Amino acid sequence: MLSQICQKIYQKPVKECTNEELYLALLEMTKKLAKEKEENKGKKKIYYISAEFLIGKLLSNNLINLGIFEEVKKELEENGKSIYEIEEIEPEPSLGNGGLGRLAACFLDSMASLGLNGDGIGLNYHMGLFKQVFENNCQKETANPWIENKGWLTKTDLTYDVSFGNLTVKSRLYNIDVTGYENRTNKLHLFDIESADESIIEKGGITFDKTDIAKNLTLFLYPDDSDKAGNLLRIYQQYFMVSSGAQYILDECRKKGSDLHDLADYAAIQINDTHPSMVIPELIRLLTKEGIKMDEAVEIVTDTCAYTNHTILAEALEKWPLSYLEQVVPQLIPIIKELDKRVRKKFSDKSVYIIDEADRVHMAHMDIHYGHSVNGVAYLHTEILKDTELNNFYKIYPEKFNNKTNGITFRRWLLHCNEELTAYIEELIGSDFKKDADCLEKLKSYTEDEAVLTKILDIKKNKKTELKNYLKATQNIDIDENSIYDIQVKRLHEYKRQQMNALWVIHKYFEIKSGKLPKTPITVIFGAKAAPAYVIARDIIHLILCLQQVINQDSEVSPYLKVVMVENYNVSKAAKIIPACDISEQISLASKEASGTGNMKFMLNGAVTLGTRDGANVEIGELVGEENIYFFGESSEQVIRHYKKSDYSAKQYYVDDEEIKKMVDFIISVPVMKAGDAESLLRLHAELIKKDWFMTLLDIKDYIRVKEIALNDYENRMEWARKMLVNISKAGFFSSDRTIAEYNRDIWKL
Ligand code: 26Q
Repeated sequence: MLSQICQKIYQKPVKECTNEELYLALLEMTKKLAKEKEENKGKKKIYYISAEFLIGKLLSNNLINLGIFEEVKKELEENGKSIYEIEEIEPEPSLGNGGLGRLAACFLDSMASLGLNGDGIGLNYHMGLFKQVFENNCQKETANPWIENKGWLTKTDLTYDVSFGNLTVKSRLYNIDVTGYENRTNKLHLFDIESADESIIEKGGITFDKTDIAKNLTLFLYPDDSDKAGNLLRIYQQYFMVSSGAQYILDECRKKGSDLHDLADYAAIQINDTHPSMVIPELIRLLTKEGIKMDEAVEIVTDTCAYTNHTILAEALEKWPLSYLEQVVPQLIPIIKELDKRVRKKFSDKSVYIIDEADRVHMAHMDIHYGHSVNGVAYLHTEILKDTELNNFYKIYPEKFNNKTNGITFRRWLLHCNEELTAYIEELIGSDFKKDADCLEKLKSYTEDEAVLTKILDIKKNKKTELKNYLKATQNIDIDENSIYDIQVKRLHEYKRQQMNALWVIHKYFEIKSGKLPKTPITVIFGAKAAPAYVIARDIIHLILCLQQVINQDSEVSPYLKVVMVENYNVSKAAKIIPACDISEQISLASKEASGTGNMKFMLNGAVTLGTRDGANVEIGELVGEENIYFFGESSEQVIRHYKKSDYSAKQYYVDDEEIKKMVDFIISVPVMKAGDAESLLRLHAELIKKDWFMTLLDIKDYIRVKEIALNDYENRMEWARKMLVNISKAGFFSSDRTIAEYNRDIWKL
């Protein structure tokens, strides 16, 4: 197949083509095959609106979903070419920050794979999330362009006008085909402005004139929101997305025969966190413009829209000053005020108002009152929303609240990233698990089979060697494939407590220095980007990089302990790192991680979780049983009580416990200060003692205790392999196919 295409475009055989040429040929071929696939159809469609779709590279996944990956790989091999080298050519679309954006991408895959009529709606950012480079042991950000002349985007003729207070822009629709696994295709609709101008970006960097909306609107994913101009730009982006999306949805429904009074029979709109929440007032505005009365418009929109909450961190809940909205979207103000008036008429509890006393608009409140469903993303998270964070809303609308535990697409996070494990599973239990993830349970019958356990260990070892080679080639770091790979990769945030893992590294360093050597060497691998304006997060990255230098250069310690900070952690790096993991670090402060989805990817690839009883870890624990997971730390109830009573004092732990003091003080010790920047290290040191808002020192001792148990257990390889196999066999629940089927059953009802 490929050879004909190469003949046609390049007039030469595959073996004479460069990898770049082959990539372009495969791109064209895949796009054509996707186009030829039937699109999902039906009266009703689900529109998943999200400011982020962290889709990652698409070539191999599309080949897998189209059922031709093996064939293409073989044809390339026969011509001396490698699909893996060709994959590297594709630029990575990093159109998301982390979990929420990656979830949206997994959901698109599952909707198409289940044959659901469902599209994504978002923005065509010209620059994805910044590219991270390390300089002087610090994070530096550079622009991350991904759009090329030839790529996955298809420009369409469809345009809309979107008006703001001070200007009107033309919005154009671009599409990316979303292939379903051996099924039909859907679309990701990305809107862009016609007048975007990349030349206003400072060369190489990520700074630009934040006020020049006509030029900058879609240039960057989540521009810096540390100042007013950045926040206004966020509102411009959000309204641009939902106004384009709402016009598109209404057009499509009208074409299918809707008279708009029956919109909810044609469209379900899922609002991915509050970033697209303005779709509610915007739809009401458009419907009333069509002559529908306010009361009815409110009802129609409520029946159509549903809201997903992804966080209980107060600072991440969007509240926009009314004055900002007045400036950017004056046409929505009368509608938002009317919606708030209706709430005030019905309820006396001020905490459920949309506009608060400080004239800030609470986007989530609008979603809850004027959507028909509110869901959390893991069992514990939903319970916390109901019992504490959104309790006042739960009392009013108990019927709206429901849980949808997150999931991941097994096509990317098993079939693609771990072909060897996939093939072996298939050898053992057949291929049903590829479409019905619950079939992985069949692996349970092999937990006493030593040959199987040995093979699982062999595969893990191969993945560890591959990662070792990759890190050598990309960062010139040497690690030992016979060491334990202990991995924490995720966005950097204090609540995720990478700083606690760093303190553990310090603890181990002291032990080794004092002659207490680990039985098996340990490699602690981190990967994380910090938001550019998040100072303490940058400081934590700095500390880890300094520890990497100090420890790896210490010949007494480095044979037993190594630290690696992977540069520019993103989706394709995740696909290389996760299959190689032994211990999956999921150590957030209990109650703070809504779900986590990395935890699921690691489990599926045979890592054992070391974590708190937080987010979806709780459900992992229930599935695999206490003997196949390592839990530590205080419970979410205890943590929530500490916050309520304000009784946690980091200082107390630091003063009272000699061991803790020694670990924390190492941050500002001579060797670390020599490797790094004093200001940053002193700031982090002070933060940990004086504030420590996410209670690192509360759990550090228990973390050390339980991690030691896990490391000891690793010494019994057969026992360890049994834990790995149980984890894999129970991972089926976390397929996003299951999650999406639940969304459809309970919320969308397609
Ligand atoms: C809000 C206001 C102003 C500026 C930025 C933001 C903002 C941006 C991104 C707020 C939140 C996000 C992203 C949140 C996120 O990724 N949440 C994660 O969602 C995952 C999928 O549900 C969960 O698994 C994670 O637990 C959750 O942290």
